[in-house]
Amino acid sequence: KGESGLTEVDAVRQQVAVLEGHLRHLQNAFSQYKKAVLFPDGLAVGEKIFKMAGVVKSYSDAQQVCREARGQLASPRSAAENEAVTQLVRAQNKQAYLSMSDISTEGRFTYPMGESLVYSNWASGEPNNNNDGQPENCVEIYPEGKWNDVSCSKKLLVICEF
Ligand code: GMH
Ligand code: CA
Repeated sequence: KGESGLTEVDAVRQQVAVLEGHLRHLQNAFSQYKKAVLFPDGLAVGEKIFKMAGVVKSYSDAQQVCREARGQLASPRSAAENEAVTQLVRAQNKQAYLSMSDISTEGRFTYPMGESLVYSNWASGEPNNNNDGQPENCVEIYPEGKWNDVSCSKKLLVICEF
């Protein structure tokens, strides 16, 4: 026994109870913080957060908006993530940019780091690289959730992911 009269095990139990209190407090504070931060234009899916930026930009300007916020353009990698981006697009009724492009190699769409797509939701007949004369190396998502390749100079809604 220690001088306090508590066994070492009792002392550790007491410390764990204190830490459990701190953890509960942090969980409640974080849950409140998430709700506040995501309202009204953000959505969390698993570990990812999508946030509508409220601006309409060309692809390179859109990329810059998300980069400056320490995120990147929306990159839905699953049906669930695509559905979340679709909800944000539908709420604005404006097509938005996705991060992916085939700027490096025509016909091969990749994420910004060059990785091939793990998920896609192309509209029927897309990507068609078809914009009388101009190439279509960027990707827009429609309010229905389907994707279309478009010119990177098109001005579209910016949605970032974090
Ligand atoms: C062409 C047609 C349309 C298609 C557009 C779109 C432009 O105009 O094939 O059906 O919607 O291209 O792919 O990006
Ligand atoms: Ca197209």
